[in-house]
Amino acid sequence: MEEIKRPIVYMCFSTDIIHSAHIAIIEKAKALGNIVIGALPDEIIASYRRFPIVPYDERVALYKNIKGIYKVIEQKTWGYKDILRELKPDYLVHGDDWKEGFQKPIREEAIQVLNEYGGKLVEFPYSKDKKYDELDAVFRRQLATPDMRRSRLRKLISMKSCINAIEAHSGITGLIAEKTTVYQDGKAYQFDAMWLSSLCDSTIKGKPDIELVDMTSRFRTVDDIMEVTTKPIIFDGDTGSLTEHFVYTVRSLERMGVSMVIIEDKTGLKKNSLFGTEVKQTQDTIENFCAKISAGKKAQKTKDFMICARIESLILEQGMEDALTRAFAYVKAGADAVMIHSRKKEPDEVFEFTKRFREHDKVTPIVVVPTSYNQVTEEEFKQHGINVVIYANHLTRSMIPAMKKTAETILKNHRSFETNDMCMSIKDIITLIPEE
Ligand code: SPV
Ligand code: MG
Repeated sequence: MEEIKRPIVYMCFSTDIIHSAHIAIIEKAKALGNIVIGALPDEIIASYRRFPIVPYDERVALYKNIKGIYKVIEQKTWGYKDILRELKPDYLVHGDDWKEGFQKPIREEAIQVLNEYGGKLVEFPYSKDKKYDELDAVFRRQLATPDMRRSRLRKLISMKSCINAIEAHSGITGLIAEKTTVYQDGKAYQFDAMWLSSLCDSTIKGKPDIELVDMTSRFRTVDDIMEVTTKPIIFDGDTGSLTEHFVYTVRSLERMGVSMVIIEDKTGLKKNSLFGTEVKQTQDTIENFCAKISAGKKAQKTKDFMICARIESLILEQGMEDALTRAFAYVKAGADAVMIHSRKKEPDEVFEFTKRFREHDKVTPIVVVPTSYNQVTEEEFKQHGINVVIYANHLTRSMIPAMKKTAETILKNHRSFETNDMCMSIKDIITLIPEE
C-alpha cells in the first residue's frame, strides 16, 4: 500500500541496450518515486533513429527486469502529450540533451502538458561518453549484415502496412536515403528502403536503360551502397533476363543481403516503361514469366528474400483484365509481391487494379512507382491497400539540372566565382563523410 502512494516518475525508453548511464539515471529517479517506463514501438524508433535490434516485446521484458522499475507501459507516440494526460505522472525525467536540436519541440510540448496538471520536469545531465556512440555504431553495423538487412523489408511492410523507398545509385545517394530525416508536427520521417533503379544506374553511367549495364556492374553499385548504409534494398532486376540467368541473379542478390528483386514481364530488348507504346516493347507470355518466377523462388535459400512480379499490361495498353489475370497467375507461381506500373497522369487505373486485386487477395503486397501520378500522397496509397511506394528516380533527376547549371555558369563567366552559392563548401564536403 505504501508503495502505491509514492509519486509516479515517468521516463520514456527507446534503447535496446541498458548501460551504466541508464542505470545512473534510474538510481537518481528512484529517489523521486515509483518509476514507470514508457516503451516506444519499433516503428517510432525507426522513424527518428534507427531500426531497433531488440524488438519491442523483448525490450519491454528487458526494461521490466531492471531493478527498481515499478511498471512498463507503451508510449504510442514520439511526443509525450497523450501519455502525460493519461498517466499524469508527478515527475517526467529526461536527459538534458533535448533542450536543443530536433527534440526541442517535443520538450516544449511536454512542459506545456505538465503545466496543465502541475507535473514537474526533472532533467539529468546527458552522458556524452564516447563508448555509447561506439555501442551504437556496433548496432548499426549489425543492422547492415546481409541476414539482418534482408529480412527487414518484410518486417517493415507488416509493421507499417505502407512503406516508402527512394532511389539510390551510389554511396552518397545511399547516405542521403539512409540519413535524411524530417521533423514535422511532433513526428519524424525517414525513408524506409532504397530502390536500385536500372534507369538511374544506367543514366549515371551515361548509358540507355536497355539492360546494357551488366549485372556485375549493377552488383558493384549495390555493394557501394551497402558499404555505407543499413536500410533494406529493393533491386530493379529489369526483365530478369533468361530464366537460366535469373536464378543466379536471385542467389547473388540474396547472398549480398538485398531484400527484394522486382522483375518486369517484358522480353527481348527492354526499353524504359515510361516510353509506353512510343517504342517497340514486347510483353512476355504468362506461362514464360510464371516459369521464371517459380525458378527464382526455387533458387533462393532464405525465406526472407522476396521476388516481386511487375505487370506492364497498363503501360503496354493491354487492359485491366490482362493486368489482373497476370497478377493472379504470378502470385500463384510464387511471386511474393506484385508491382502495377502506370504512366498515366491520374492514379485511377492503379486504384482500380488495387481494388479488384484486393477483392481476391488481401495479403500479397502491392508496389507502385508513382512517377507520373505523383500528386497522390503515401497516406492515400495506404488507404487504397498499397504497401510499397517507390520514388524511382528523384535523386538522379534533381542532381542533373544542378550540375548542368554549375557547368554553364563556369563557361559563361570564365571562372568559378559565380558558382560559390551553388556549391557545398570545401569544409562541408570534406567533413560530410566522417572517417570511422
Ligand atoms: C526504374 O527506375 O528503372 C524503373 C521504374 O524501372 S520506371 O523508370 O518507371 O520504369
Ligand atoms: Mg528499371
